[in-house]
Amino acid sequence: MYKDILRLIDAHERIIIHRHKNPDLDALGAQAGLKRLIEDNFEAKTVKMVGDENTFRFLARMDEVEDAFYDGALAIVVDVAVSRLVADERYTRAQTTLVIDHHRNDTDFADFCFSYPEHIATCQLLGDMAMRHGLKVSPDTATYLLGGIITDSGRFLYPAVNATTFRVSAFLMEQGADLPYLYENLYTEDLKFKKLKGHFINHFKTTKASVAYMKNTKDLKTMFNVDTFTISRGMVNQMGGIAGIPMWVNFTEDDDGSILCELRSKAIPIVDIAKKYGGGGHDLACGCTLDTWDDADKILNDLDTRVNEGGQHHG
Ligand SMILES: [Mn+2]
Repeated sequence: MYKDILRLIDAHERIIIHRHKNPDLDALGAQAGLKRLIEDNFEAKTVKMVGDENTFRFLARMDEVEDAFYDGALAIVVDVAVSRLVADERYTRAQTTLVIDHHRNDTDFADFCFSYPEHIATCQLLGDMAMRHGLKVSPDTATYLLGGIITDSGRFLYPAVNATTFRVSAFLMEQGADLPYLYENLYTEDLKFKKLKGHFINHFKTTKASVAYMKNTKDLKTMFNVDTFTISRGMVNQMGGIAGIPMWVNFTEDDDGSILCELRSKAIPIVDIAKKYGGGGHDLACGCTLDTWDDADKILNDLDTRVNEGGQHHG
């Protein structure tokens, strides 16, 4: 597995690293961490990274890449396996495409796909690879990778945290990861985000089966001067961690009128419901995109049914 990844890297001189759009710290950390890992451990490689940027740009900035750079190159796509979610579609120009991921999705484009859902973060997977293969890990690389582990694990909170999570994190600390730098950046936020959080806590609703939800129309974006993603993915967990609420969902209208749906559950798997509506993700944290608010109500019904079944679903 890791050997095959390293062999593919070894076989190419030019490498471009992609990841999903709207990158979180795992996507960015895996991207920047892998770039430095390759530069520090392989001879004569030119490595670039591409994609959109957001508030996490404090961790790493993207490169300018000419189209011609892709000729004969290896494109590595991290933290995502599905083509429509990949930032910068030019990975299709590369000679070889390789996916390194930890989601439970099949790839629809890559020549090679290594996806390990047992890892809580793509960064954990890469850290594990570096540790097992004795790769040189610079302090920067360690910071990149630890950033992804900290965030994708919910600060070591989610159920998929295990001994490997701490083993890899300890290894990265030994390599000089800058933990205060990560936390300084993660815990400082704009006033508008604080106010948006307050809006969620004060206004969410619940279904008969106590599923918490918010239906956000486009005007909320203007009201708080934030983008769709900040509301959709960024605010869903404001409804989590509340006694008596087993699941929580955030519906957010996008500019084109489609509705982004983020689903979360405390313990009962719900990813099959996201898949039923064309989405996917993890058992307890998943999402899909809907065409109408009617579909939003159908999802709430499905979740209520799931709560009432008491998690006895097998599928
Ligand atoms: Mn991830």
